[in-house]
Amino acid sequence: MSGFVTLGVLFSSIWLTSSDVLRPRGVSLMRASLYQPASEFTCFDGSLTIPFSYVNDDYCDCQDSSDEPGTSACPNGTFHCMNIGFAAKDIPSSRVNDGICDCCDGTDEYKSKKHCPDTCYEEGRSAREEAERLAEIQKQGNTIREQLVIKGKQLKEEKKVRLEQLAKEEQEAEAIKEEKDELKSRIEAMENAALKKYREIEEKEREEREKQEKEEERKREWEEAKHHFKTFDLNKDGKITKEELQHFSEFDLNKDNQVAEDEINAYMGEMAELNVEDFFEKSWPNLKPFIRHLQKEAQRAEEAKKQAAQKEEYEKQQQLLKQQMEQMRGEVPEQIPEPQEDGDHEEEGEGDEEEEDHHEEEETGRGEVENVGAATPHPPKYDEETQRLIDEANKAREHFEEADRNLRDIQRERKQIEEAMEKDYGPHEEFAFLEGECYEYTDREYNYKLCPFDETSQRPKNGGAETKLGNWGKWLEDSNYSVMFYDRGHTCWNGPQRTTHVRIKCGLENELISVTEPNRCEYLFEFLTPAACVSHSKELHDEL
Ligand code: MAN
Repeated sequence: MSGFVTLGVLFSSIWLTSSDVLRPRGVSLMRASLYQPASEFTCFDGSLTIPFSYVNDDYCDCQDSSDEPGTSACPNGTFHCMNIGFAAKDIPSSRVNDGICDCCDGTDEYKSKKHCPDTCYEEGRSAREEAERLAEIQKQGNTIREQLVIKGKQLKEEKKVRLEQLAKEEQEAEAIKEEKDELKSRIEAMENAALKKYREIEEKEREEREKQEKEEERKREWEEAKHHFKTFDLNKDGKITKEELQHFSEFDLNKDNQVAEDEINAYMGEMAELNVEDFFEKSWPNLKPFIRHLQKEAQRAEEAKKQAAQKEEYEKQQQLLKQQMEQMRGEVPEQIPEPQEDGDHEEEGEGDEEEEDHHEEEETGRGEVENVGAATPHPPKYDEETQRLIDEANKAREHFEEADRNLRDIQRERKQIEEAMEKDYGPHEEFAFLEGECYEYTDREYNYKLCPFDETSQRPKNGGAETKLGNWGKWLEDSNYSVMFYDRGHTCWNGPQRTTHVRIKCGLENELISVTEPNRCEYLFEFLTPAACVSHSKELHDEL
């Protein structure tokens, strides 16, 4: 509970007048009306009503600190400094009269020994200068913006006009394409008729070629079969019998050291003996795969033999070396390592390479011969009339392709313009000129790119692929055309697709001035443009 104070003390120590508003010390102009000296004072939280003289009596009555705005009596109160000439400020009331100047106007130290001169004007100067600079930019930028609005509207108009033009061009291009298609079909029908006899000839030639190839293959097979027949015909009577085949241990499939009848039945069938023709027709088709298999096995065995011989030779060499070393040192030698498997492989590998090289040479050689052949002039393939029809059909095809391409180009342009017309280039089309432009910013690691209304991207400075950080999405709701949002960028590793917010601010140049990544794969660009230089009063005027 507070004691009584005289009115004189009250006015000199707790009341301040500023801007003709009488209010207790530490209270802002906005809250002045909440303190009425003619009535009692009720704490803001409604918890207590006290005589008005208790306000700022350096005793905390209200739990919400509202009765002591100008003293440090309440623990959670705030003290308001007007700081005329700079910026008003609220400080915790514990700092009132604590011997430290917190307010630039010095009002927080009204009872302490500390002298706090009013420095607000000085401190406010640089802030004012900055504000003036910004206001100047705002003003100049606004003039540029007015031009951009005009340009944006022009662009929109041009797009409309172009769309109308394209609609006409598209109709014409469709008609031309249809006409070229008809022409092409007509000439192609004639071309096909003329080519029919050549196609038939070609077909016959192909069949003939295939027939010949088959015959040659059969001849080769016949020769090979004959060669084997001679081997099996042990008594050289021009016939093979089961008994003769039974002499060949290769047929001993179950390895019981005898060739049983059923082991050769597959090759003799029901026949008791075979002459060379029967052998070729009946036996050879079954025998051939078996012989191929045997040949491969023989090859493998040969290979293994060669390797074993090499290994033996190697070991011999090692033994020799060991003996020599023993003699030289006159003591027991260290163990000499076994030949390494890898070494063998390496040797094999080298051999293979050589073989490959050899093949390549062979192939190149063949290629050259073929090229020489290709350079030899051929006699004309078609008669004059057919050739004329082919040439005309080729031309008709080309013309049709051209008409089709032309139509597609028109349709593409129309689609692009229609898409652009759907984009929101600002309330007065002032951002429209940015379409088709790109702006860059480089930091320590990346070059960043902003192509407004299209996409944002990032590329490592020391090379590497471009990463898309977002595709044009929309203006952020409630941002009043000050934040663009780009989404559906490249997927973040183990995370979502990348997104970009582009904060747009007023500037005399179009400039990307900073890029940060506040959260992983979420980017924040800052972009300056005169299109954003709009004063609110001006905007209101425009709206009206
Ligand atoms: C790349 C860049 C970075 C991003 C990481 C996420 O290095 O796109 O900006 O943070 O990928 O893995």
